[in-house]
Amino acid sequence: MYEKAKESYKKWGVDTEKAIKKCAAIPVSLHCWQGDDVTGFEKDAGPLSGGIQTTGNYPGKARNKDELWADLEMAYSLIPGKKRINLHAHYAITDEAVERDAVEPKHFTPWLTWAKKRGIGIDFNATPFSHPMAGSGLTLSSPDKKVRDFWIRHCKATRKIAAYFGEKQGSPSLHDIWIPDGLKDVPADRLGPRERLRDSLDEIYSVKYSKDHIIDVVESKVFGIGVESYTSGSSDFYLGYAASRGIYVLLDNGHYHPTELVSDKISSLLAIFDKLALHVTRSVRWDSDHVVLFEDEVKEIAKEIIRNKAENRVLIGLDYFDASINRIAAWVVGARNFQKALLNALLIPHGDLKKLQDSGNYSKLMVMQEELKTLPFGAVWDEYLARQKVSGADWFAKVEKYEKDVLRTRAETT
Ligand code: RNT
Ligand code: ZN
Repeated sequence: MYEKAKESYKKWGVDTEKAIKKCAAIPVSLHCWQGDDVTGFEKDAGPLSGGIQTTGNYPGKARNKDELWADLEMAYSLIPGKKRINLHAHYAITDEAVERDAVEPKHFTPWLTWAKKRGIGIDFNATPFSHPMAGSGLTLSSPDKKVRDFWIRHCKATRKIAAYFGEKQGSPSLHDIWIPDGLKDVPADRLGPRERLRDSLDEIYSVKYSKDHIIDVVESKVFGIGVESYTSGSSDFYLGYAASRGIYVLLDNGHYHPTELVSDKISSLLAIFDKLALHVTRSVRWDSDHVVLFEDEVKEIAKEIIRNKAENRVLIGLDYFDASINRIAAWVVGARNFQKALLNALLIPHGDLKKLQDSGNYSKLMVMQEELKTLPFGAVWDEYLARQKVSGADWFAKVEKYEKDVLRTRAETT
């Protein structure tokens, strides 16, 4: 099947061997928080807050680091390609309780050891939600200086940890700041919170680290649950902020109006910034964080990375949390689907298509784009999985067995 597929693609000037090799080298950062519904390791962790929501109560959720590690390993074993791990600051590994503004690199050294052993780089996130100091719904843009200062200290602490990872792991750690700040109803002051956010961020980024160790990004959002009328960290705000401060933006494709497409935003940013980051997710009518599917917009996002040769400039991460299905299956489906999207994009003769666009031959461009859609992609995907020594279409049987042997026993002991 593969040999035949290879020939079919060759007719279009596409080298499947090259595509397979390249796909295996593009890192995709797996979000640790799909494993436990964004709960984290803090003792007495309260409910998830900040206008995001995990729905469902599928049995067997990871309750501690060992369970999360075991589940991650299970997931990784079924995902092809180069992987990273994306952590949140409330996944610190400590015996004593450590406040969010006091987290230190030492609280994350077990993660570093774990990741190093597996040849995986770590990315990191500030966690300004699910915490009493975020109870008002406002953090870095709060009118209360005590609240702002707490989260400034937190973000300074998390950047220090990311820089530490970057130094120790030999690749920069992506550090993302997303805040939940916003208002439920019509604001009386839109500028005030944004000026405060700007000043808080300036304070946070006044600490300088080597770009070889940390890549700083800010993540905007259109709205969250309970904060439908106003978001301090809007897209416009962060674009201007990042451009003027020499940092970068992160595009989460659940964070825009439903007809706005992140696939179209990537090139706008590539024309201005040398890097950008992604949270690939699936929003169903709102930022619902459903599992990533192999669907048009996801394919288009991958095409934008590949056709612009931007695989070293676009830092890819996944961000979704579904608790209504087997959490490992959720990880694996989403990660495999983004891998599929990358491989699919690598199997397109982008140079030829661009030439058709530039010469105004739109008829042939449309014809070719449509013909390409029915090439035997599945056979190349199967070959890629085999070379990566990852299960083919039967992978889910392994997850079912793991659910029976491991996850179900957890449910019984809770
Ligand atoms: C929330 C943002 C943010 C979070 C994670 C948990 O809308 O997408 O990235 O999902 O940090
Ligand atoms: Zn996100």
